[in-house]
Amino acid sequence: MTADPNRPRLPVSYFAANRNNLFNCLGEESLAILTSGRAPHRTADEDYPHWTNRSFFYLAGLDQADAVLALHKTQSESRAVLFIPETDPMYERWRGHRATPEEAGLLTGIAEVRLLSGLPEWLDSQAQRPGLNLWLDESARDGQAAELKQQLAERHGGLLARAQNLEPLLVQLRMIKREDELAMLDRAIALTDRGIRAMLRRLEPGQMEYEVWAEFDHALAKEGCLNPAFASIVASGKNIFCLHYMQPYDRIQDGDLVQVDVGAWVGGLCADISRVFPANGRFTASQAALYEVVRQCQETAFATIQPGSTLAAVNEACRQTARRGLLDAGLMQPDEAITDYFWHNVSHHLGLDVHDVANREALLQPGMVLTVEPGIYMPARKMGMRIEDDVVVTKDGCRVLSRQILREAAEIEALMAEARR
Ligand SMILES: [Mn+2]
Repeated sequence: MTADPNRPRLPVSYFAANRNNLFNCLGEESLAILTSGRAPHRTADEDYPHWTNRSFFYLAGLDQADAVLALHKTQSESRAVLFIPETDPMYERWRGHRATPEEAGLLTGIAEVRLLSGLPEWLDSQAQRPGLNLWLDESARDGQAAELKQQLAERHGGLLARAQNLEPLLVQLRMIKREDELAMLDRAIALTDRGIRAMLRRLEPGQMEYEVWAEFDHALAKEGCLNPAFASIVASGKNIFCLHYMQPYDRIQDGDLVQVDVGAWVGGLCADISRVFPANGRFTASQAALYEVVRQCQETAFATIQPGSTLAAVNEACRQTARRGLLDAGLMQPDEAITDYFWHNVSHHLGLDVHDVANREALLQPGMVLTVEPGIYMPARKMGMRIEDDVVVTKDGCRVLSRQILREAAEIEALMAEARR
């Protein structure tokens, strides 16, 4: 538990407030159980990297596998109990340190930390309470969650049969971000900015896509972010038409557009930013025209995102801007359908996950964090692009959190010219 300024943590008060908010949603005699998850086996003695269940992290603040959080509300009290695996010298010799009960208490702000081996007995005692309602996070589908359900089925089948799904409550709560999260997201976005600048300095025709990709990961790793929020996308030429391009092994050619879609992961928060660059430092006239249309779609989204609006309304407004813009630029004929070029939604929620939990039908509310990433793809014209920024919904509109990241075509060309001098 070092205080590395490059590896900031959300404050314990954030997690405590989240637990309180969930308690407020639960009725008396409720027992909510969440698991931190367990990575699937990969091969031999190796597992896939562990990714802590985000709702567990949201409530507990502990980033490790095989932990269980129980939130128990009675008429008289609301009580959090954290169960963690026993200290295991052989585990630690091979895989590293796991939090002790004392450390887990400090990390989570939960006073009652118990060993996992005591969970079955503890559940037995709780299950005897008359009228107890069990709540489980049905979105958790890893091995640990399955094991817990199996245990419950064997010992408390009646309780399990009546269990309610926590997921809708968690979605409702997690969609609204707290100030602590926004501050952490700012840091993730600032680091993403530095990574994007590092890629730009490297970018030129003749480079391999993975060389540009490595610049981003290197810039992040130097500041303590060894895992980006998601697998970075660096796609040149025709690869732009693969939206989640994961094989960056092509050589970047003169005249190519290079699409990057990247995000740092800081303190549990995910940034998600896309930019498109001309490999040779200058957009062609038609690339520049398309760029302006996509930028206009972004401005439409910024103007449409406000409390009471919906993601569908934002989408539709952007589609109309795209259609008008492409017609005006002579890039599309009136008898063509905009849906042929507008392949994906403009926004998703962003937070502890890059595609964060959300009810996509919900009316927008202050505190929601969304991406704005209109994309237009025209394979026949050999060009396509998306430009992505992150915004928070405010009282009367939205604030662009990533406004410092260079975005205008002229700014991009100027910086690329400067980098080449
Ligand atoms: Mn995105």
